[in-house]
Amino acid sequence: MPVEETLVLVKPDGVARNLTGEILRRIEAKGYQLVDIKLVEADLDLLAAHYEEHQGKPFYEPLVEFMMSGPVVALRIAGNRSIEGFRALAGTTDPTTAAAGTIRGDLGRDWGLRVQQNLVHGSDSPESAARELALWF
Ligand code: DAT
Ligand code: MG
Repeated sequence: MPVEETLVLVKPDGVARNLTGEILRRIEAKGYQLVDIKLVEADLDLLAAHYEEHQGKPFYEPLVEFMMSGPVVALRIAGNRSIEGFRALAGTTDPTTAAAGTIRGDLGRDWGLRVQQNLVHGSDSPESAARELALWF
């Protein structure tokens, strides 16, 4: 089976809270390879393309604002079934109910904001991974 690549983003809350290393530690401990990494100050065009599927939803604008509130660390990660595997490491979207043992469950906080500041993004399918990796790298 070919090695699968996925896009992981450490969102502005993760970078601001100095959790980039802890998140990378968990990715490496799982056995995924770090193929590329960069710190990005994302602009509106990049985020509009990245979050295309969410345009028009009530949380879209606060989400994009949040993603422009500080730098993001973009990671290109490789490994067998890394797309599904990283999503399992990240935990479910809402950090309040994400399982213990996951990035969002262990490190995420419910800040009472409209946008859930849930630390990480992971591509959700091979098509999304290819599209998102081309946008960020
Ligand atoms: P995920 O990041 O788990 O793939 P998603 O793609 O459905 O989740 O949504 C993208 C981001 O948008 C998510 O990480 C946090 C935010 N979000 C999603 N649903 C939300 C909601 N109901 N209210 C506020 N923010 C939301
Ligand atoms: Mg998603």
